[in-house]
Amino acid sequence: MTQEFDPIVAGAREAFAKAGTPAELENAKAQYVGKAGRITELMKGLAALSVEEKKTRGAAINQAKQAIEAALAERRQALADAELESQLQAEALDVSLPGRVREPGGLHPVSLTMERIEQIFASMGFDVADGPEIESDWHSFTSLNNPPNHPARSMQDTFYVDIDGDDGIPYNLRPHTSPMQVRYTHQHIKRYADAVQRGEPMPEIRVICPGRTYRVDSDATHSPMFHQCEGLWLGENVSFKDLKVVFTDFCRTFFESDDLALRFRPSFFPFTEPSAEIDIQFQSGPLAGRWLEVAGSGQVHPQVVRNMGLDPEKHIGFAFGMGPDRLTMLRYGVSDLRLFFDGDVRFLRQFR
Ligand code: 2NL
Repeated sequence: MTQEFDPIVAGAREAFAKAGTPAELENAKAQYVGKAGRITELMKGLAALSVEEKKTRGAAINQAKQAIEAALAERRQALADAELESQLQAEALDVSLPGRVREPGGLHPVSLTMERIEQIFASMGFDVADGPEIESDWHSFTSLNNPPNHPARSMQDTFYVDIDGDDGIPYNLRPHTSPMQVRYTHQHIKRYADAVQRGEPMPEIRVICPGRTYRVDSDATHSPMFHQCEGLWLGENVSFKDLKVVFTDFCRTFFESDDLALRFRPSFFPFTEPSAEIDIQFQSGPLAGRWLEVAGSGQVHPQVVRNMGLDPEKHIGFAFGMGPDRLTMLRYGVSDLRLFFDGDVRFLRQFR
């Protein structure tokens, strides 16, 4: 058998090997076994030959053609295999990776404390009231025995809004929630006006006012926006003893500990007289032994009772103010107040 066509077969093999894509391979194929390909040309050349020559040369050309077609099929398969392999690589899934789940949310730790405070005081018969954060000067200061230019105002240096109230003094961002207690008392008096007209006694005022408050202050233990919860109990005969009972009960329930000492330390607030800071001391646990200030309190000043629209001879009682942010820090052992307001989920998800 002649070796004449071996170089053509070798050339075809080389061209097929060089083809990197199916399209390139089809182009290479056309040069050999296509309509104008090398083999096809050789076949056409047979026509002029004798019968004997046709037989031998034709057989040799056929053999070459079969070899080329075998090489072509082999290369097609190789390219298809490579294509499949790279597709599998690209679409590979690591089924051992953890899934991306949508985690359930939860309440902010300070909100948890607020709800806890509300629930405890509600169980002692207190209403829960909230209201405006932008307040008039009268509600934030004057009604609370804190007239303009009084030096005590510097104790609650707050933010002011660029809008004047009816009194010509700018509205402020409330530095405490006491204004809401003044508002609540006015509403309460209106609500029971008819009953009082008929000579019936007006129900006692027992309310807490939780909410956002503002002061010009910013460090690890002070934030310009913080939370406060004030309480007010006014009645015919509500005494400092009642304050002690209510607040002691609250602290023991809030911190889930009967092993808790309270201390009422004499102090000053313009809206109460006498006034006391309330300190607590854990008898066990990580905070044991230290006195921790948790609230301010006192018997409501007669002038403040009058400003709320009541007769201080008939309505007497106490008020207190505490910081839910600080209570949250104590309850969960958080050392930096700013963590509450950064919004970092790594911190927040721990309270879920
Ligand atoms: C503090 C001090 C206090 C009050 C708040 C109050 C409210 C009315 C009348 C009288 Cl409407 N008093 N609130 C009284 C004493 C202290 O808070 O340092 N809080 C964190």
